[in-house]
Amino acid sequence: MVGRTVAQEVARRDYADVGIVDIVENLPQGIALDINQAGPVLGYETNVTGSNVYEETAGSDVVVITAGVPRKPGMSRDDLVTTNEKIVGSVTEQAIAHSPDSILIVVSNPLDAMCHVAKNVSSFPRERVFGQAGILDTARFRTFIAQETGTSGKDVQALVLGGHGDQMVSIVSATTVGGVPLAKLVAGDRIDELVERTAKGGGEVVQLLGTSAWYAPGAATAQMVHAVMLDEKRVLPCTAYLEGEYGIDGLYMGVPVKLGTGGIEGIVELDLTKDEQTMLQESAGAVREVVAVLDQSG
Ligand code: LAC
Repeated sequence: MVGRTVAQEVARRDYADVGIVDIVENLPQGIALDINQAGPVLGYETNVTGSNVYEETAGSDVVVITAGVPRKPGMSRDDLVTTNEKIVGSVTEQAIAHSPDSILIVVSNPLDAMCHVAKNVSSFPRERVFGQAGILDTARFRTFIAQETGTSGKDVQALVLGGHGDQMVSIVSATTVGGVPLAKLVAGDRIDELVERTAKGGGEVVQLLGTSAWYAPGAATAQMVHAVMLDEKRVLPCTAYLEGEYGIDGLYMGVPVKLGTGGIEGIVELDLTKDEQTMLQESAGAVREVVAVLDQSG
């Protein structure tokens, strides 16, 4: 469901061909036809194709990997690691065989570990393999803050970093509403509740739907595709391979990055509070535990 949502969001922007691949017969073809038929109404002329093989995606600039099984109620993202390692590994291999110069954006869970799989299988440089999590997690935090303060979510600036799991880190020191620090607007214990709800935000949707979310994850991923395709140089939280930044080495984690045609064109290092630094290290520890379960944890 995330894949088709990204496809639709990108199609609406009207500047790129979109290819949807799925192993289920007729499914990607049907989704592509449906998205194409929305074009005359919504005003785009994007050519969307659906296929069960990768040939049609040859020469893609960006490959978004959403394949894998989603969570069911009661499951953590980490419960998916062994099944999705095989799926993401195979998808990466087939996708890059036809698009060797592409940028890979990973969305499959457990996200941080699946980024390791895509990087190991592709051997692409870190600039061209990264994951979507931070824009989604930040969007959840922004939504809750907007509801709490009765302001537009568009004017809530926030940042959620770290692993895409229960130990993600909301950077309250960098969170403002229209430039006013959140701590001036909302009481500390209430902020803690919003932070907690954000960390469990994906699970809250899974409980309601019986499967994981797709509208917000799809929109977040499309924003990353957009930043790359239009060379926007956006500074957005993405899951990047760290090589010493934030004191973390050899691990995928959510940090602010600059996104453009080259993929990750820079990693932005913020001054975090002592508490935030500690929480980020703890989040890294949790990610390392999942990565250690991978066959090829390299
Ligand atoms: C979520 C899933 C997509 O957070 O990880 O909703």
